[in-house]
Amino acid sequence: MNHTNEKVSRVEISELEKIAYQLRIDSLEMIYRRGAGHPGGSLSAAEIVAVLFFHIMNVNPQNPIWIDRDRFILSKGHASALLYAALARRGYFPIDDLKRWGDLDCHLQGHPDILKTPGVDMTSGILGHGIAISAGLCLAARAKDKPYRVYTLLGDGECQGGIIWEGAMLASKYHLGNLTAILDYNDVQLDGFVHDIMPMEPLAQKWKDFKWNVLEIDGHNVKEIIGALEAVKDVKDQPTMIIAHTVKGKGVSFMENKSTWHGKAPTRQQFEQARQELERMV
Ligand SMILES: Cc1ncc(C[n+]2csc(CCOP(=O)(O)OP(=O)(O)O)c2C)c(N)n1
Repeated sequence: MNHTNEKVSRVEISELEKIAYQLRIDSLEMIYRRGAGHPGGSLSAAEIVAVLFFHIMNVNPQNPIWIDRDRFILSKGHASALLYAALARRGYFPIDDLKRWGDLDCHLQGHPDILKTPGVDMTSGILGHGIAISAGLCLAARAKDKPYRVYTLLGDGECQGGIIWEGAMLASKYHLGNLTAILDYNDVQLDGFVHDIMPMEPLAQKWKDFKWNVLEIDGHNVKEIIGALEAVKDVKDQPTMIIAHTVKGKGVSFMENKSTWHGKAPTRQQFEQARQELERMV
């Protein structure tokens, strides 16, 4: 199925593509500077996060706790560098704050903390909880007659955890049309391929069996991401899972598709090479 949206201009798509690459550069710079972090799963989700924060979500960086805002739930909390980069570039706090990521007195900690960072809607890092928390937020929107939508980013390795599927049952039982999950399906987890460690296929069918509306897209194609995220707004009585096919480490030749780049920082030389590759795209 082709989830594209002809109404979005080429210029806007090109801008979003550049933002995605800028977020990649920011994330890697943060990880290099801190000497720790998760490059692979930050690079794979850059277009998804760019489209959400810079095109789709109804948010107000000047008032991060505005009650009617759309919520973003980073269930795969280890991709915090990417989230912090997006929040900074979107204007929630100064870009310079990214340099202090992980300092004890900095509001940006290793994993996202709802009590510390403006724009963070869920404390995460312990995998598996995003769907259930999002379902709760969606039920709250219904109870209070609020218009907001909840967008939840999951990892494929993360979906091996049983609690994901408990949340999935709950969300479909309550027909939560205001819930959209996006699966960063890069097929690489912490120390190997998902298809070797615990195969998830047929993954689309699993979500369908849990009574979710399911779409499949290329998770690096901005036009397809926009098309899918616009299309789900018409689905009122079912939660939606967008399975986004991605490449772990996307954009950096020596990181792509390698579990060794799941959770380690590049050396200075590696970072410089990565930056050169990424800067060509901005
Ligand atoms: C409950 C829990 N178990 C284990 C971990 C350690 N851990 C952090 S990331 C990760 C792998 C996640 O893989 P995936 O969801 O595929 O993430 P991505 O490839 O998108 O980075 C693991 C096991 C954790 N954070 N939480």
